Amino acid sequence: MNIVALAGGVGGAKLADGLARLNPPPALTVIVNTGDDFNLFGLHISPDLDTVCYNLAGMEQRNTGWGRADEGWDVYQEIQKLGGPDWFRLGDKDLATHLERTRRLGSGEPLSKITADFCRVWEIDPAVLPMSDDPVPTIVLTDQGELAFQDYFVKLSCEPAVTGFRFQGVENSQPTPGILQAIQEADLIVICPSNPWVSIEPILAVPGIRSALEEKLVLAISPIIAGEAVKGPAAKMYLEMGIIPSATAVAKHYGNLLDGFIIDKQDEGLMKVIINRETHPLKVFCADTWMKTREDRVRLAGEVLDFGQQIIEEV
Ligand code: FO1
Repeated sequence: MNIVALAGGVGGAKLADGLARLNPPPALTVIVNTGDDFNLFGLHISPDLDTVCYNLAGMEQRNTGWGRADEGWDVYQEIQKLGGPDWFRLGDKDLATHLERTRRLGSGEPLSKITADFCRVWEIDPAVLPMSDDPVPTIVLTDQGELAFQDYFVKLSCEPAVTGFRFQGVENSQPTPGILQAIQEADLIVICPSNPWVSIEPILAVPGIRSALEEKLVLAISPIIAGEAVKGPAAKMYLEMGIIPSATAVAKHYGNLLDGFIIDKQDEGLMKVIINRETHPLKVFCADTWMKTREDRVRLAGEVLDFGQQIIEEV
């Protein structure tokens, strides 16, 4: 099967990794949010892209899901001694990625080309495509004013109350070369269990991507289980935007884009409500969606593909 997955941070990276580890693996393209990208010490940091790549390469830090395993912190500790910015923890190995990426961007190479070359070195089989080679930074609108994404997310620990989001420059951005073709050729689109507001929406906002997806079979996995986000501020964002966080809210969020939706077993009671929504009918599948181990990732990925296959056969 030919799959295109849309992914943001840790949840998306885990499912993408599960899909890539299936036996036999599907032909897989992962489109990754770059709205979280920012600059620190003059370095271009692409947290979601790196999280997806490190997970696909099996070299992610297991306890956080982001950053590198067996990481050294010499540079970080020296920066702390000098009184430099230490709110965003960059490990020594991770810094090599940012240094080399920044050097190549500075000489005019596009982010997608650099990412493809890094993936070859890290022996990553799936195609990993940043959503755009153009910068589209996410701006979080909050009760403390407009905040750059990482200032909101890491520096302020997601504490400000959110009133909206802006994807700066998105109207003039273009999808990375290869994205629209990958979508056209896909049998199934998988929206990973990433934050709908700040991981998936930026991808959908890049001109041409949403309309290309509307032509395809799309299924999503809810990142909200029993009213809580598995990781990160998704549930808090729903509440602050005046919506009760639930798998139902996520299904509503994606609206007519979805043909299938996977919710956690804990939310089995919501199944009927989601199936019978007012918009076009939705097929719903219940699974254990909490990916604690590598085996969980592969098991869930297998269930996603089986469910996808079922939807393909019914259409
Ligand atoms: N998240 C944190 O909460 N604190 C950090 O210090 C931090 C450092 C970091 C370094 C590299 C990287 O690729 C990701 C990092 N993240 C950190 C995660 C990241 O900022 C967010 O999880 C994503 O942007 C949201 O998807």
